[in-house]
Amino acid sequence: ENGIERPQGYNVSYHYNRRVENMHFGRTHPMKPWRLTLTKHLVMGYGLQFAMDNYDALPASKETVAAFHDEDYVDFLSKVSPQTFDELCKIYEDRIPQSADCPVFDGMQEYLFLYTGATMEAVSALTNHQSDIAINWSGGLHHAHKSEASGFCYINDIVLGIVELLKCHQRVLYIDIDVHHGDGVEEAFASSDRVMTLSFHRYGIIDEDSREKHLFFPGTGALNSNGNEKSIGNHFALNVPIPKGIDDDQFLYLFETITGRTLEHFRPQAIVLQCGADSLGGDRLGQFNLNIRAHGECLAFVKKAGVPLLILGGGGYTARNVARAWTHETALAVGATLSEELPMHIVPRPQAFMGREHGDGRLYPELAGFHKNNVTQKELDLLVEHCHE
Ligand code: V1S
Ligand code: CA
Ligand code: ZN
Repeated sequence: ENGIERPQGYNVSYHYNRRVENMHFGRTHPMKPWRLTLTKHLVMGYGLQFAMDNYDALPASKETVAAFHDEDYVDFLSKVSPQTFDELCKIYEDRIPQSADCPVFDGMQEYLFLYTGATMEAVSALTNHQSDIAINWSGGLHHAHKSEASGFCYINDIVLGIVELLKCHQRVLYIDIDVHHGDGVEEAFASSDRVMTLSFHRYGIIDEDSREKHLFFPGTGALNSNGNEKSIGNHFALNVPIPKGIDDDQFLYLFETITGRTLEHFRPQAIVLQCGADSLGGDRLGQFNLNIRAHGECLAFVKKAGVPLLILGGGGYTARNVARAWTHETALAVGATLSEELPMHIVPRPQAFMGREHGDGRLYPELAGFHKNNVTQKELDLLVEHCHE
């Protein structure tokens, strides 16, 4: 009815629990789980659910989460709420603070274990050979550390997913196109030669013209940071630090050259792609000028490697564009082409996508030009040369 058929070739599965949608980090907090509602509306509006296996994700167990995280930290997360926080702080002796970036909010325990459960279920679909590509847009929370929340991330579902993939695959490649450095994942596997991490991110001073010289979060991911030098993991981490304003052609040149060479040399048996949508132009926190099609090209490029592929979300703070990008990327995964006109008659909240400011009811509005492009060809060449070396 929607013109979407089950294409031959790739089995794609979609892992999600809609209970993640109703969480609130706080009024001024940029992370809005409501972006996942919008994404669901577009994915279903286009009828993409008929081209995939759809799973209702269950929460991850504490044991699953403890495969990477510290046991006390897991215990704390499993009990925490605004009501229990003060009591828990006495037990854990203030070792687990809350912050503006990682607040304690109602229902957070459910949210954390659900996005993690969806990633674990997606990994199972890959390792059971039920899926060639498994998608969890609610996952991809790359900053969480072993016993510390950071940058809106509390449980590192990516690390947990990779640990599980390593039970079946000798080498796993992690690629991260979120505008922020994938520090938590890099750190977890810095001493491993079985996991290669490759992050593309904004790096450097946020605003050169301002008196305050704050670094773009989290401030790590320099070009010469390539894994634990004293271990077998040395050279199994790649970082591509990028100045403000990079455009589609420049980003794709970096992505395809560096990822292409990484695939040739590392020969991964499985790939995890974190598709943070804050690298799009017009993002509330990001500083790149990427359009939705260029962001999607990264997924299309990685899909061609033909190995089991786990696709995850991550950042993304202009909700309507997050929904557009992840819907386009779901279509790329299943091999469908979508009409430029959004299916407004089916989408429950069409006003989110309407009006000139909101993209005029189109799937691919122009997103470039919000930031001055500070990237030169010489810089691109330097990045490529270092990574190749
Ligand atoms: N950039 C940015 C930014 N904005 C905020 C923020 C703003 C309002 C709030 F009410 C709460 C937080 N925090 C940050 C960054 C963290 C960015 C995390 C990105 C996550 C991801 O997309 O990669 C994956 C999901 N935090 C900081 O810059 C730290 C501060 C240094 C400045 C902001 N204040 C609130 C905390 C300290
Ligand atoms: Ca990144
Ligand atoms: Zn981000």
